[in-house]
Amino acid sequence: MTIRWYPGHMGKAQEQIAESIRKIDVIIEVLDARLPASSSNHQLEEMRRNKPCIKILNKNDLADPAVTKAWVRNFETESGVRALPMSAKQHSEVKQLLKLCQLLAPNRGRPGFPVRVMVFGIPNVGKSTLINTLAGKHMAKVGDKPAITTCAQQIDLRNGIILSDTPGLLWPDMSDQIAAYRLATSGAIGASALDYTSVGLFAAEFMLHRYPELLKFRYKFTELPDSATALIEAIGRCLGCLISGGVIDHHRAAEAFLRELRAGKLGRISLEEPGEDLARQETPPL
Ligand SMILES: Nc1nc2c(ncn2[C@@H]2O[C@H](COP(=O)(O)OP(=O)(O)O)[C@@H](O)[C@H]2O)c(=O)[nH]1
Ligand SMILES: [Mg+2]
Repeated sequence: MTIRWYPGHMGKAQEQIAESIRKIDVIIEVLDARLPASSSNHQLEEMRRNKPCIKILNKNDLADPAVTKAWVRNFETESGVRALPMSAKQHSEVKQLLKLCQLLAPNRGRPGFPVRVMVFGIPNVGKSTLINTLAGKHMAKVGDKPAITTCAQQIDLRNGIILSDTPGLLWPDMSDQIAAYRLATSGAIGASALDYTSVGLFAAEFMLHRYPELLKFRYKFTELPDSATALIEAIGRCLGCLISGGVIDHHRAAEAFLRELRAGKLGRISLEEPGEDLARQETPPL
């Protein structure tokens, strides 16, 4: 199945984002730590030019710590980029973020010249949660809307930093189907765009290959099922997803498996590692 997802308002948002970038000093791009490449937006990269950028690897509480470390190293080779793993709900991690903002804009942060920052990211990565945590109260609406810069309010974070209360909504690059399936697995793309059964099979295949021990532990398997379909069936049996007569309901089983995976019930997992894209690229024509 091909996953397609492109809300109509996204094109207009691009212009607004370019406009927003001109008015700020530091870009905060929120990524999902479990899939930092697939949850990023390549156009932001082009639009940012030389503007300093902090890549937040959010939902780090759900991601594989060793893989997150590799991503931080990978991002910090880019000029003007710093990477910071965090869980947006944790107030304790915010201080470090503020320090980085000051560090990346050394010419600002004094009276009359605040460091102007804005949060960007695709839906569901935790932009509103981060803004709320930074602001210290419930300012940003949880939900998605494009950046409407004219309506944006500035929140004074003190420390010489001001933050736009409206996040810049970006869109994921869905032309890469593996990225689309990873996004669907993580829950980042809307329910209407996905078919639980095929996303569940994708996730099952990935987990069998990458985290077999976590599967064994969670579902008390003595032996691992030998295919993605067999895994979904075994999980369906384990979680009681049955149609009458003891037949497994594959759709419900896939949905239940994805729900568990997204909630971190199997443990901390990362869906991609740096450098994988290179391995996937086609050989250039001679
Ligand atoms: N586990 C976990 N969940 C998070 C974290 N940050 C945000 N979330 C959850 O992710 C979902 C989307 O968050 P939201 O802030 O609305 O994302 P936005 O669409 O980017 O504004 C919500 O259910 C949040 O509670 C985090 O660091 N860890
Ligand atoms: Mg939001």
